Amino acid sequence: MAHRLGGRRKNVKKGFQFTLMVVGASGTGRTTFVNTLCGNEVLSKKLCDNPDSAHIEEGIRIKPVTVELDEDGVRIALTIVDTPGFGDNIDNEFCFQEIMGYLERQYDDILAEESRIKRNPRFRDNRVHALLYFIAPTGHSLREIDIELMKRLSPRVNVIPVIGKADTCTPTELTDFKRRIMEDIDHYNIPIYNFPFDVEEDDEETVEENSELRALLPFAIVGSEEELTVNGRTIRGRQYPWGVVEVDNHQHSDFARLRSALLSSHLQDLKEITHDFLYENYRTEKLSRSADSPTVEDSAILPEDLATQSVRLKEEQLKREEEKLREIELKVQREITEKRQELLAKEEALRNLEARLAQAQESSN
Ligand SMILES: Nc1nc2c(ncn2[C@@H]2O[C@H](COP(=O)(O)OP(=O)(O)O)[C@@H](O)[C@H]2O)c(=O)[nH]1
Ligand SMILES: [Mg+2]
Repeated sequence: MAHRLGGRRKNVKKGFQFTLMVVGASGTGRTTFVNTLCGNEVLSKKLCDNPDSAHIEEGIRIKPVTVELDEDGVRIALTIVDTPGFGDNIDNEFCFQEIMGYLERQYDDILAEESRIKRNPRFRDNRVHALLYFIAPTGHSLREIDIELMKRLSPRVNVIPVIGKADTCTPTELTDFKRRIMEDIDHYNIPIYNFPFDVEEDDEETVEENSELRALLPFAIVGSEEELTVNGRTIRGRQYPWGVVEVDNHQHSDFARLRSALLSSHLQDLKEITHDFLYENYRTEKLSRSADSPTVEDSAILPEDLATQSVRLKEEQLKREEEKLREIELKVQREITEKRQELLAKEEALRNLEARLAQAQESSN
């Protein structure tokens, strides 16, 4: 972890690039979170009065947007990748594939770039460094779809689970909900990003910081695009008849701690894990897959070509077999003719012998 700080200092002037993906069911507060994180309306909220179509998202295609942020004097080019929220079961498989396809395409681009002889100077690394998975604030436990999605995506990206719209739960409900979620994640062996640390290797500060963040998982998120004035201070929050929920107040939500982990303390770690571990695993899998079937992947023969080729080979083989059969047939026929002639000759000889015998008998009489 020491080199994390070193790398940070070196890059302070130039700034950092970071890519964050947000995934979750429709209405869990993804868009609001992104706009809260960036401090302005990066993603437009759709206005929809019709409950029948409220869950349908316009842009099914994933479109990343990049914003420039200033994080305590450090420039950060933050790319946000919003994904279509899923609603009913029919949409789900399509969403999974859309998200997975996007993640893997970014790895494929790097793989292709790495194998080029001449590097493209304008090449952009669009790999996703962290994925926030928004869990709906049901207060129960994880749904099957949450488990499946996190399980499928975790091998490809740093998944960080969060509870959206956490202000809809009471503090006690939230504590229980968090506990049950982590029990499920444990039980189903979902390899989420859990702020890894090594008590032996890392310094005390890192160990403490990471175990604190780990204990907060899944982060309870409150988002708001509204600015309110509370006791003369301007804050972002949500106004309720009984009071104000402050987005950046640690007592009200984990938003501020998640924000600083993503954009400051753990930015470098998330990027390193993406490159050294997740991308590396993908690369190995992909290369060993193509080594298993070299003819198809390496020489780029189209399936049509392969089919025609195999038909031609079979035809040639059949023809050769036919020729061999005809040869055998001719040989057998020749042998039969020879045998028949032999037989005829023997019959003739026999007939001659009989005639001679008959003659001899007649003359002796
Ligand atoms: N109570 C509460 N409501 C929220 C929060 N974030 C968003 N919302 C509301 O939930 C609805 C859906 O939010 P949106 O960000 O569009 O969700 P998305 O479909 O996941 O992008 C909107 O009416 C938001 O105003 C939150 O933190 N708390
Ligand atoms: Mg949205």
